[in-house]
Amino acid sequence: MSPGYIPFHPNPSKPKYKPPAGAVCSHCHVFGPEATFPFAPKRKYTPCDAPKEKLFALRDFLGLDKNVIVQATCHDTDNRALVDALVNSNDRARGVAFVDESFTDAQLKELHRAGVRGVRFNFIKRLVDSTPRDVMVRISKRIADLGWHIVIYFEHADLDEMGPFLKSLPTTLVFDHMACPNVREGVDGKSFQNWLKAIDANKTWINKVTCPERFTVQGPPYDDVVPFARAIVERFPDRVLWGTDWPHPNMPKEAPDDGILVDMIPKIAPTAALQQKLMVDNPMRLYWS
Ligand code: 0GY
Repeated sequence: MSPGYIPFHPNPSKPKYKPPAGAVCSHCHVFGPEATFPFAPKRKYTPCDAPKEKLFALRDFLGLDKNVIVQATCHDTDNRALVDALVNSNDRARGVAFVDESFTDAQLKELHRAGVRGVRFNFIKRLVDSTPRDVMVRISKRIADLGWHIVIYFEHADLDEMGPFLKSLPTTLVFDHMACPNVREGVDGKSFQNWLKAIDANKTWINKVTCPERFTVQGPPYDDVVPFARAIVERFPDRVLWGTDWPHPNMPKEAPDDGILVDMIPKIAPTAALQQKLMVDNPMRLYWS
């Protein structure tokens, strides 16, 4: 583990909120175990092991039914731990992979058979060295042919610079973590309002209303992040996903209690109809249809 790396919460609380039947955690990871699936040489951090068995046990404990497992930078383009989790999930997990141009069409098809339905482009500077955009464009055209989408991890503060590139991509785009709102600026702040306008203008953009623990100023139960997530859910109910982000890599102070994250769902999606879309209908349409 990297010095100071904080492992996931050892003993999360049982949520009071019961998610709808078939609920999906649409953003989580598997890490290792390192002895079987070593971390990538070019990684920027070394996490603790977070194997599939622990992920699936947490899914059941939290009252969730399925997972979308997203490849993290610590495994780079070595998707073996991800594929191992998918093929052992009993059809209860789908995946988002990292690929580069060395992947053949046959390898992409093999990932598809395992349950991969998207690729992730990461623009967070502390996590990755930048990939040339023309490489991303070429990859995006190839994966579009498989019916996959692209998951984008970026900060909407960079929207002016990134907007034309994002709009040029040929697939549905799914944005990690509401594209990182600045909670100090408030929901009415210019940057978040611009982000809402961009989602409104681009009808295939989907937001994950995830990671309140990364953006909160107040700390748990993260009520200061609720207005941001709720604004997105209420305005774009068919284009939102929810997830835990377990095992919560690179938390600066403490790992969140996953039970608290589940108990936020009725605060950000206040009606049963919104909860059904956020937790079941939207992820099922994107990953299981
Ligand atoms: C996340 C967030 C982080 C890490 C990664 O790919 C990754 O390594 O995604 C982070 O440190 O913000 O999505 O879990």
